[in-house]
Amino acid sequence: MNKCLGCGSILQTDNSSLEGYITKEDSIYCERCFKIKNYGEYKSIVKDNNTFISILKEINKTNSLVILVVDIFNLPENFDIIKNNLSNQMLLVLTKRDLIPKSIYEDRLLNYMDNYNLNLLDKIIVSSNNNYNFDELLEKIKKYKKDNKIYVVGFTNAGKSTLINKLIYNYSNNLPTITTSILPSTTLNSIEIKFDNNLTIIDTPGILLENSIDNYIDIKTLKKITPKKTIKPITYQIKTKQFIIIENLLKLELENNNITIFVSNELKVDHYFKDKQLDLETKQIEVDSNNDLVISGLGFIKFSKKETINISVIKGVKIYTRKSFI
Ligand SMILES: Nc1nc2c(ncn2[C@@H]2O[C@H](COP(=O)(O)OP(=O)(O)O)[C@@H](O)[C@H]2O)c(=O)[nH]1
Ligand SMILES: [Mg+2]
Repeated sequence: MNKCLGCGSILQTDNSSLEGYITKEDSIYCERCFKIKNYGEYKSIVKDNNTFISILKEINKTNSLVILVVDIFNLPENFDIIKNNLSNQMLLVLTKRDLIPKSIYEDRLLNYMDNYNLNLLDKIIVSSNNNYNFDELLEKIKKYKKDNKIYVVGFTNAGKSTLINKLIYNYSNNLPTITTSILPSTTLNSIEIKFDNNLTIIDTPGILLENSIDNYIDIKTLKKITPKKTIKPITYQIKTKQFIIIENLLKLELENNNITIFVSNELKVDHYFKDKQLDLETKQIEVDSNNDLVISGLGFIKFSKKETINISVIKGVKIYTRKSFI
């Protein structure tokens, strides 16, 4: 059976609620990709990580170069799922550079990635939105590729499909065809795209970030929390007890700190001296100086002092601290 050019699903005419559904036998895009591309309509399909693990195991049998695409704004806590299933050497591509203020040193961002102890040949920062560093990226791909295939892996929404489309659009005679969207699990199966006679790029569905806020909010909110432009960090100097509230998604209660908030500019950030009840789950967490508090999928907050704070988020969303990234 043929695969959809947009998401890699096997095309079928039997069941409209399953992936790969087409009404006309000769369609090259499934109905879902057609709707995403033409009307911006979304239909989410949930895949579990078993699909992804079996793809990693297949890649592991090859000697091919793997490109690990990482969203600079949404670093995961760890890459264990990749490390445990894949031993190929990788080129790390930190993408969405456009979201992080220009003033931030790139060496620092790249060096930070060493904390993850990945099996890397090299690393590079790019932005698919403005083609930043794409010539250099192509050079590195040509330098490190081991045979005529490269596999692109990473978490869902990292920007894998967008990156491949850009590479094809910029440098190949072929056409970019893969469907991209703000929704997790847009790419449902591996998709092979011929770059030229010497190189085929293979896109893969992303690993799901199970505790990301993306899984707990509606599409309207998802659009709002997804940054489209360079993030304008918001800073507060806090000397008495205060409540920082980001829409109805997050509440912080703290007394003595300097904080910098990195979230989508479209989100309203407020501070109050009085508590406000929200339908969220509250936890206590100790932050340290030079720590980021990460709210998976939403963004992060940099702290400058040690303090035990109360944080309230949607139940199920993962929060954790890390050494500051910025
Ligand atoms: N700001 C910004 N957004 C990007 C960039 N690359 C991808 N995106 C967006 O990130 C979202 C996920 O992209 P997609 O390529 O579908 O991710 P995939 O799941 O890894 O294939 C989409 O909304 C893209 O428009 C980038 O360089 N900068
Ligand atoms: Mg994709």
